[in-house]
Amino acid sequence: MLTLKSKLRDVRAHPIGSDIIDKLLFLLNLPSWLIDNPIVGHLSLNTLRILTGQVVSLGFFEAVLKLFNAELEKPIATPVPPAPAWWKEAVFYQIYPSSFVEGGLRGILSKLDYLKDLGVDAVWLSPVYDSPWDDNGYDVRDYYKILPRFGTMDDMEALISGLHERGMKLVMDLVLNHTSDEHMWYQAAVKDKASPYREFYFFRESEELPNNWTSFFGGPAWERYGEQGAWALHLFSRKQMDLNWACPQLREELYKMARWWLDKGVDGFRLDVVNLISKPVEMPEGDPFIGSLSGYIGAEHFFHGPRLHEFIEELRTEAFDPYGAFSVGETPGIGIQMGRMFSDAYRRQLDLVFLFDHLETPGHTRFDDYRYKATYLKTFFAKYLNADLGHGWNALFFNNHDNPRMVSKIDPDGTYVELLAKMLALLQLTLRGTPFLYQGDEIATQNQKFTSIDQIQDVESLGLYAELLKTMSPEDAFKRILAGTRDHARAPLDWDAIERQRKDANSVWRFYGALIALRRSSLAWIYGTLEFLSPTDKSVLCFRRCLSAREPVGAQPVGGGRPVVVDGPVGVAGSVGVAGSSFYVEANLTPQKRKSHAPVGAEVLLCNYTGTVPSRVLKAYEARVYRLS
Ligand code: ISL
Repeated sequence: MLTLKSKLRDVRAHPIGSDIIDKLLFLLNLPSWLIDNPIVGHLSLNTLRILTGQVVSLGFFEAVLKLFNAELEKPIATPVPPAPAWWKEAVFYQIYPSSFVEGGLRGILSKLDYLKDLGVDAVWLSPVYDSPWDDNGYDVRDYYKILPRFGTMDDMEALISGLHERGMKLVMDLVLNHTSDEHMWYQAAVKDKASPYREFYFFRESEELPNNWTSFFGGPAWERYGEQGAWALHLFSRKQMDLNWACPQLREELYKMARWWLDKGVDGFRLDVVNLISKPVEMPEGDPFIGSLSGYIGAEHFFHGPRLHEFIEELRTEAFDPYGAFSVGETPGIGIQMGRMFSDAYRRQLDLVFLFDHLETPGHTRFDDYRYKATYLKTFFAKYLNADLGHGWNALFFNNHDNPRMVSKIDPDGTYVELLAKMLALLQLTLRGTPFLYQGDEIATQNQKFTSIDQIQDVESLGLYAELLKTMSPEDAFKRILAGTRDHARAPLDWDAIERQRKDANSVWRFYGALIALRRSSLAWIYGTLEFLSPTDKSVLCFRRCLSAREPVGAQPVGGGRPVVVDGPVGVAGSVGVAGSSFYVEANLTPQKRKSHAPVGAEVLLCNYTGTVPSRVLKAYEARVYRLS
């Protein structure tokens, strides 16, 4: 049990402690040696609290101590080696339905051959459920209905069959942390205090705000609704009402709904903000200092709430396991070790999680107007992919519908956009983990050139803008919005550019095709070992992927342990395992020339520069794949 008297090094040894310390260092842009040296490691939490001038409240320490003590790692009961799985081999592609193509679900159906040509194995479809569209569908009014503008349930069924006929899978977006305020459960709850649906949400009757938590989209996380005017909790927009997972009837309704979709044939789910679903009954005040670092007050109480893992285990048992459904959790704010607590196969919770610590560099949050230094990717991947994840697996992505485009973060002027897009693609498809492409990645889509707040539609940006105007000029506020707005990723996909690039042998689109084909050519890319090399060169990310030649043919699972047994072609990707395959990958993460570390004489298989003979010098953002044996 950890207490205020516990030493920092013991807190560091706990998975949650380790992640929280890392997160704080990240937000403050402080090096980890500050904490990891023996003198500091011997300090007790309480001494640290006093030494830091009590800038962080006692309440924060108490909240995280509760977290530590509640989550003891489960013992490993049946150490079976993790099996090969389709979702470890698949290339995923995220479709954001309002901007992928016109024509809703039928439009998407008409593009399935396009996705197949690109090499996609599985589609993650962002929400298409009935919704008032306050947060582009992440505010569900009816989980069992398709929003008319996207089509009908028949169209949905046609899409599922269309994908399956082509050997592809469908992963739906499941929003379980909140519903729209227009959902019939919420409507019933607001109208009648005695309604059984009242318990589905968090209502509080008080004069003052129930606590100081803030919404991710600006302002307090509480709003008064309906005639009785009780406060109700909304961690996102005023129209996204948080669901009370402590209520068993609610959980049963949600599991029933997930099973209903699985009965329709969907292959799995991406679980929206799933780490937020458990909130402490007492709803304690959040720490203002921690809030000022992250931008949200109260998150320490719900980003990893008291019954989180219990709920997720139940969700898996009740809804996913009977169908063998795949699950990937969106888990903002969670670090590597807490990620493992979800995705370690022994714990039987989720298959994968999306972690976000590579989307900004240390000391920055999304709305900061700064230039992303790509050299951070070396630090991040070495740490993330080297970490002991037990029998977990990684998800690899650079973009989604919630973030400005990675190429523009690194290179706002677009000077190197094509090279950069190819370099990121090369890393995404050769590092160890499951790649999730976001629509537009395949043509190096950049940020939009917004010039005024009137062009911004996103509820998050508009909420934040209103907040910022309280403390800064409209010009400065707009600069922040421009840096971080999600609208950058939500512009219509440029199908003309796609057509052009498909015809151009040197295009980013064709490079993706070549990379996906390369990935399919050897199971080394999937199950092979990953070894980062040349650690002292901060500019060049280089690593080796290798499929062991020893019996059984296979590789070390993530983080060590027993080998995955791979015999012959498996899974949707149809990859083959050639024992002894070994590859070398290098990427210059800077726009300056850098020295190559590749073994002399290794054969270059792919490079993001065309028409030049690879030399010992790597040009700006040059990236190469070599065959070693
Ligand atoms: O916590 C954050 C820090 O900015 C957010 O980025 C957060 O991770 C994100 O907003 C959560 O995303 C998901 O849930 C939202 C929805 O608006 C997003 O589109 C969705 O991806 C609420 O459902």
